Amino acid sequence: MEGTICRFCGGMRGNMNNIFGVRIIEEYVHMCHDGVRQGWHERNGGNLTYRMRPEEVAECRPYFKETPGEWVDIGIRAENLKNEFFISTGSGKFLQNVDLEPQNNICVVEIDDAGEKYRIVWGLERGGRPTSEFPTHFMNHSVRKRVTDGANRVIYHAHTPYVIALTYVLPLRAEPFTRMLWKSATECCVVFPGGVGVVPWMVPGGPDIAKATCMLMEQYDAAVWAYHGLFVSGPDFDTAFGLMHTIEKAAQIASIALAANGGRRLPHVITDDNLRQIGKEFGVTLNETILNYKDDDEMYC
Ligand code: 2HA
Ligand code: ZN
Repeated sequence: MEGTICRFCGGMRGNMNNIFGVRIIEEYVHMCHDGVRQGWHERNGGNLTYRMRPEEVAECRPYFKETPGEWVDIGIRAENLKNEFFISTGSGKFLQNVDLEPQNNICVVEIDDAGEKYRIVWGLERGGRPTSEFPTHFMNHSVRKRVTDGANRVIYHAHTPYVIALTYVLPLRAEPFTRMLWKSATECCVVFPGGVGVVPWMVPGGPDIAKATCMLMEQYDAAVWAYHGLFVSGPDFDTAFGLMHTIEKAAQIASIALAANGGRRLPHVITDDNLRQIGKEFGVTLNETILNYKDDDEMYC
């Protein structure tokens, strides 16, 4: 998009006279703003990290600090992330402030050649460090990079209210949770045919939630965090945001339908055969374990 005005810096986009003219930075900032518009990021809630492509690092490099920050131990070693660069939201920073002052609310970090330390090379000009969930993101980037042959680059966590509400109502297991979401709107099973994992309640930012999420991200690209929010990954911002958005919208419909029906078993829903038909028509393979899951106590679907 040559010749457009960047709404963050007021400069000409594509001019490359500052880092905000770099497309990946603009898209990152835009995604933070999109999440804020959805109401998913109260205060400092939520976080976003992106594993940069070498050509994006090269575009940003002229704007890196003359003296990078100190190397900081991540507390986890990920061999397959050594020498990578990530864009990250800042710990304690509000996503609603990212588009106002990206330089004070986000950063670019470089990973060392052992895959166990980071240093800030751009951003957080008034001090700070990457998101409190950085160890969780880092560990999950390592898993998603491996299982997708390098395709996944985005990890996004948001406080999606209807997903959180449903965790108080549905069994905290992948099968019943996914089935409810698949059956909430016709095209959901096309967007997340593999289903969503569910992590029980855990302390945020700690090693336990990082490990539990990693185990699920071996097979799912989305994990619900009970009473907390949603954690997704994807190859690009649109896909990751779209996944978050679709799951949250499904949870919203489910919450409204269940409430409208007085919390009783829904009288009719998208059937398992309907799901199979959609899978066939759209050429997607639905997770068989979830599709064939039967539970007589399953009052929702
Ligand atoms: O960044 O959302 O889970 C604040 C959080 C932690
Ligand atoms: Zn959170």
